[in-house]
Amino acid sequence: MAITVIHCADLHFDSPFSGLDSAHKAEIRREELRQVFGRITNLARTENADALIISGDLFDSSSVSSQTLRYIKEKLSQISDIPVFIAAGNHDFNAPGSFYRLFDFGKNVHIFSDEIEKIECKGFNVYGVSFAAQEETDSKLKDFCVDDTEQINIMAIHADIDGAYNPITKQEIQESGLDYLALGHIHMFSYKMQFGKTCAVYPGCPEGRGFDELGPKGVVKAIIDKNNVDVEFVPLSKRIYHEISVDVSGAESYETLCGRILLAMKGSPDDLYKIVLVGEAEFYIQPAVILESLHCFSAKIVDKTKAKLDLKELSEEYSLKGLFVNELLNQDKECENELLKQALSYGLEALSGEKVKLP
Ligand SMILES: [Mn+2]
Repeated sequence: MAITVIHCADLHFDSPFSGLDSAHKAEIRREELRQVFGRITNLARTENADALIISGDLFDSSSVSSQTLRYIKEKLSQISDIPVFIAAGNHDFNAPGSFYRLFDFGKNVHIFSDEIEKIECKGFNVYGVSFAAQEETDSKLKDFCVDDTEQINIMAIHADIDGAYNPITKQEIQESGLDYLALGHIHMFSYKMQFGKTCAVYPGCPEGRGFDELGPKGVVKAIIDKNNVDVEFVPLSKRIYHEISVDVSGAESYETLCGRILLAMKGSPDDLYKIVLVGEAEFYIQPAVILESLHCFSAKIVDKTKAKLDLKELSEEYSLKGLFVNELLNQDKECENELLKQALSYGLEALSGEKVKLP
């Protein structure tokens, strides 16, 4: 018999989204994060899941809005026939005063304590353990082994394999006797990781929250039986974060430049973009002018361009820069020597009072 599990982690509800350019967009994103949870419970319903597992960092911090709590409870009550298991992580550790102890999430929801517990379901066992503090420096999987190897055994845990937060080891996973280890903590989908007979997966976060969480985000649908685990990544995020690099060299107008950027922006205008401009700028580029013509939900320009230098004009300047350029051009009229080019570029940066960035 195979069971279907929807496995998610790291929602980080009520994140500040401070990287956005306005407070109202941050609030839009917090609402979208809530709605993504609705997509997850919907998926559990349509897939007829045997369990929904949330492997920690459901909340970003110990302060949670009542609006968010009510929303979660409403969504969980809509799948009241599906058991839900929560193992708290380092951001939402389960300690006295935590919302995990103060709020009633519903009859179908089990929140694990900081000692490994086993819950018996129809045809499978779910183990789990929560963080009790922000830091758990010892592995919570140490010396663990399932007690019934005939049964399908899964575990929900927030952990960092060979890392710092609940540092479980590959050896411990291999010796656990588990069929499926539902991990949380790493915000990127790990694909299926196999340690002996145990399949372990990080689903990543279901919604990106910044440019360190690029690309499609979602949850995992795992079909588990005693001999095999089928892992499918299900993208669910409302928006996607992209980082693109655009060479501005030779673009003599904003129109040309924006054309290049729009061509490089392959996602939807509802997405979020970090646009890194590189190359030699023909004119002084003002990000506000570009942003105005992109018409997307959010974009941020990082200008790494270098001003195109007119060496002849500079060499005629009556200034320290002029003398410097003249001195170097006397050594190589066409300035073709690579070392000379670098000396020129760094020297001019230094003379302009800029920080010189050596490669
Ligand atoms: Mn996290």
